[in-house]
Amino acid sequence: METTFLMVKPDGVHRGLIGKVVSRIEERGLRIVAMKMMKIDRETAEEHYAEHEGKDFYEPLLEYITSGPVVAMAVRGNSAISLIRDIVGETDPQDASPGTIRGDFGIDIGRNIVHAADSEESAERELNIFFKSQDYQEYSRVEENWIYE
Ligand code: IDP
Ligand code: MG
Repeated sequence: METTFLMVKPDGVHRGLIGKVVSRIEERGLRIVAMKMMKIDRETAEEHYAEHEGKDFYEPLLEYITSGPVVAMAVRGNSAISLIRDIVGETDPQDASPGTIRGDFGIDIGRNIVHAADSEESAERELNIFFKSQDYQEYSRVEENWIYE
């Protein structure tokens, strides 16, 4: 099983979309193994978005992500990293398919509701920024025997 990092961004929290995001993860059969509501400080935001430093959207992105509370999650399941990226949709909500979170709830690229790790390396790196080992819960969902063959 893979574990990936997913976060409801401040616009998602302010718009009351935490529950919808969580429902989509749960209904797909993925398991939330850590979850935390927090306000990201500037230093953490810089670390999280280090790959985008120097880009024209970098400063607005840091302002956006530090502007209010976020809900950070660790999500586990078979192929969790790519499945969560699919559930989230394309970066620009205008390119995101209906049925995805961004395609159903977003319009502007700078207000795209959720963040999701894009690879095994990013998932590990980002999970380590937001969670310590004691933040994870070890359990399995009762229906996993029916979700996995
Ligand atoms: P991702 O969130 O789909 O992985 P990235 O390319 O990693 O997309 O960009 C990180 C975040 O930066 C995006 O989710 C979005 O909030 C913001 N962003 C990316 N490109 C632009 C842009 O061209 N204008 C404004 N914001 C952008
Ligand atoms: Mg990214």
